Amino acid sequence: MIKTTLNDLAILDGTPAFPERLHVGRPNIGNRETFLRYINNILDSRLLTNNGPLVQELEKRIADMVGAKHCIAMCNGTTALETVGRALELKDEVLVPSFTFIATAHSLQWQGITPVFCDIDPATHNIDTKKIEALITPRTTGILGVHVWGRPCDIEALVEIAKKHRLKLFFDAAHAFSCSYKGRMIGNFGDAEVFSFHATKIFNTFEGGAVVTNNDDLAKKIRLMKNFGFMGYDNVGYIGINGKMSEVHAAMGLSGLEILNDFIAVNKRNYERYRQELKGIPGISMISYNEREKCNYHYIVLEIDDAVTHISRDRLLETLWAENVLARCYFYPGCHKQVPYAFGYSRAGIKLSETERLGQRILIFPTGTAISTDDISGICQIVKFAVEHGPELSKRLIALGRNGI
Ligand code: T4K
Repeated sequence: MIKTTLNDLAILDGTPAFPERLHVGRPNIGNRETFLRYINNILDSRLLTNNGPLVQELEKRIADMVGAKHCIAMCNGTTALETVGRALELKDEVLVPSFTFIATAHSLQWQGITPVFCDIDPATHNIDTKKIEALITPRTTGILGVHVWGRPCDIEALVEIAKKHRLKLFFDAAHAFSCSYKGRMIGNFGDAEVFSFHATKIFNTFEGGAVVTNNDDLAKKIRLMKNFGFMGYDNVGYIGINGKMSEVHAAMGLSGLEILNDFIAVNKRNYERYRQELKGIPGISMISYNEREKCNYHYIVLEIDDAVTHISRDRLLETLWAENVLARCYFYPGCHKQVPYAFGYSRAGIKLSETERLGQRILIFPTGTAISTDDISGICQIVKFAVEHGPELSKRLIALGRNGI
């Protein structure tokens, strides 16, 4: 498995370091016995969905864990974001970072709200609060912050800006389940925060998500809206959607919540192993998490400075894929560069230099309960070897016409 010559690399016809593919986003699986017991109960009870007892139990446990008044479980994070936007009566323009998963932008555009993309702070990868006010116009109705990689954005600054300009403020906390900001759990900030419980997240319900808020009226409205706006039998009070979570999804959530701390411990162990193994490789830096806060350590994020590594991010990526290490380039090239927002969109063609620069440098590595620390050492050995031989490897890949995945 150890690479000693360039020809050992799978991309140059060596044997892949790993016989099976190592994925970013391999799901964490909760307590199997608990899950199967729940499934049997669901089948026996014939209560499959529509605010069943397991959904209610999951909501209660999450609200307690976060210390927020309301948790509303939903079918996925994207629908939850859309529903919050509706419930807050947002329209016209909402400010949002471009360096995020496309769902953040789509959740607005899908409702005819223009996402106005703001650049990021390269130190945090989160929305740059110093660049927001220049983008506010009379049409701006809100700000949607994203806690990228589970590292909270500068919430205090955002609250101040929102207050000053009378804007709604909510957060895409898809990555930030079980994380804190200044000692308070994510889920308590802005008008509302939205978690994703997608299979690839630290904690999953197969598909799923939740809105968490301390605003009683908003919670009530979202609860109605996620169920077609029904206020009782045959009585519809709002335009609503089917955003409900089913009992099977809630069962997965409850069985995962039981061992969430184990998932986090494994992620932390993996994070520390990556840090240790990657230390001192020139041109490679890894983001860190604030140990004074609660973190879920769910993303292993590297920045590749190819002026130093002499191998481009894309060629390094292709080298890793050949070894069955399926690293990813989240969130390249930035939402504003994706087709729907790069063409035929009112603000098409904007330049966001930090977002674009980071998008070219970023690589996300596998973590979670599906990989071992030995796997991580093996992955890091490939990175180290590729960088040590950067100029020569690049030359050979260029000769082969390889430019990346
Ligand atoms: N906001 C942010 C900031 C987000 O990151 C997301 C979701 C959302 C909002 C929206 O929340 P949801 O509506 O999804 O609840 C993946 C996830 O599909 C997506 O949920 C997630 N962000 C995003 C960061 O990553 P892709 O396009 O990379 O998915 P995919 O199919 O390539 O899966 C990633 C890897 O995970 C694969 O290599 C294989 C592995 N995998 C995946 C699934 C689904 C498994 O091993 N098993 C599985 O069941 O978006």
